[in-house]
Amino acid sequence: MDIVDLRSDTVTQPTPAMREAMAKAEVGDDVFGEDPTINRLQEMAAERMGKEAGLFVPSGTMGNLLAILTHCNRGDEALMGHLGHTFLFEAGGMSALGSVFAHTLPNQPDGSLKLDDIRAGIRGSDIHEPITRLIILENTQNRCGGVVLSADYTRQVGALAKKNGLKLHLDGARIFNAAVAQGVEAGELAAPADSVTFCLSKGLCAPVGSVLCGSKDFIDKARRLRKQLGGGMRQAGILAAAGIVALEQMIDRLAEDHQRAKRLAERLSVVKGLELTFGMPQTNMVFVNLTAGHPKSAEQVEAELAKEKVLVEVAGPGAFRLVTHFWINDEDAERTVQAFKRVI
Ligand code: TLP
Repeated sequence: MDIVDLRSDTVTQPTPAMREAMAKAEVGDDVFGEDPTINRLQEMAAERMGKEAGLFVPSGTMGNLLAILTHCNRGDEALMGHLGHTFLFEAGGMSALGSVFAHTLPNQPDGSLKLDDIRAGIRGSDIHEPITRLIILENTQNRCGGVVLSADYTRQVGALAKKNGLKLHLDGARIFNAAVAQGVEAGELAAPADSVTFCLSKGLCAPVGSVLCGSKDFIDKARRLRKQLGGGMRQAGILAAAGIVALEQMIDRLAEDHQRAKRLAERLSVVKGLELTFGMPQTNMVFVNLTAGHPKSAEQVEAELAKEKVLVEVAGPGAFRLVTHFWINDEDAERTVQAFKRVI
């Protein structure tokens, strides 16, 4: 019996079409700007995001870090959600490598930051205070349940940033999930942002890579910083080839993952001892938790599910995250429900 791996959409394997494209990819030295496949991917990415230029990077973490380092100077401050990936899960890179100060604002249940909180968070010109330089939003917002931010909300934050001379970076690791769920183009969600990163290696199934997009000038600076961080790759067109297939073939089908997540959530919500943490999923993430007073810990449940070949992520005390993706079908979802029933 195969393993049902719902820990993340980062576990996705490349599709057969990707493996074929990778084998045939034309490559060159990308540090010289001579890899035609990377150049094509970057152009496609920039076009989709509505930006002038793109930069292929090894991970979403590096994309976000480069954006912060490019926008900010040492000692500057970036406003971001307290549940943002950049704050929680990027190993403090912005501080360790850029001396950038993280000023967190409460993420609302819908994933947004309140405009009033942002306004109140922007510092004045008092020399005691750090300089506020950047706002970071995340779409979809992972730890709020994979919820989507609308284009209208993002425009409001963009306008606020502009009015106050700040930059807006969008961590769009799953921006295509957000776009498909709302029936809009990803470029519309990214338009108000000065920079955006999106991941090829999550629901889109490419083995490696993200693309950072922004103005030409911004990307020129980010390219130098990528080199400084040791992220200048050589014949990485072999990886970019999978990214091109991801953009061409894997976006529209994300709707299927979202439907499967909804069905899985419905079925899990009626399992005795479980409840949905954030209500019905909007995209491909299902968050469930054990009901109060349940005798087992999340780690115990996780281990027992693993024995049944169902892998889930522990997302806090008594809480789990299950992420649907290309390699999860209806039968896998049903096996997951049955395994939960047996274990709890
Ligand atoms: N998220 C991973 C883990 O790191 C938690 C996951 O399983 O969800 N932004 C967002 C919103 C992300 O969810 C992630 C990865 C990243 C950035 C970082 O991407 P990578 O893993 O490519 O560095």
